[in-house]
Amino acid sequence: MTITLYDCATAPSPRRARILLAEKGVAHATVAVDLRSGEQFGDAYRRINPQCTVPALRIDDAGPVLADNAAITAWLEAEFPEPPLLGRTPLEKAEVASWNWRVEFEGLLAIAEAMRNRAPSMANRALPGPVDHPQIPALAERGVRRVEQFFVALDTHLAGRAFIATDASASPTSRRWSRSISRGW
Ligand SMILES: N[C@@H](CCC(=O)N[C@@H](CS)C(=O)NCC(=O)O)C(=O)O
Repeated sequence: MTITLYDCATAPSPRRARILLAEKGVAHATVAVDLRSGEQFGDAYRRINPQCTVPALRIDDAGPVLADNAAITAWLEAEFPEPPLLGRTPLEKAEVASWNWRVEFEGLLAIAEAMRNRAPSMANRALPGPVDHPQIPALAERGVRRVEQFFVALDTHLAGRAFIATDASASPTSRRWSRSISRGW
């Protein structure tokens, strides 16, 4: 099985897939997609991922392409269960799913709202994907307020604990997570 990650080293979303692949020790090839020059909109990449976003993961030479982090995460966890990264017990899995949702909805979307509706380099690119959307300055302001609110909630939750979800501090997995974060994967 030849796994290929379509990646962009400067973008946050493919970094999530990179971390998962590294933590699970999955050998793979990497193809860099240059988002700055708009390579994601070219015919070649559109054929790979019609959503025109990274990450995407091809799971074999002529195999299917997983076109977002949700699919990539689900597939990697099922195909390479060790080490488990989405919780071990049913309750841990629920806890990880809940925090993943909160981090995406309250954190990632708020930051995207703030950044994509303000950065001059993202004019008309307020949302990722094949369709252009104009920036709405009021959304940038709301995004900043949302992310500030989220950071307060996150700091409160993290007070006295090392991990956002599950008490993973004793497990080898968590040590690998700490390493991967400090190494900048
Ligand atoms: N649902 C996707 C979203 C990925 C996404 O938004 N990726 C950004 C990079 S961080 C992208 O490809 N942007 C291309 C663009 O803005 O045109 C996922 O999480 O996998």
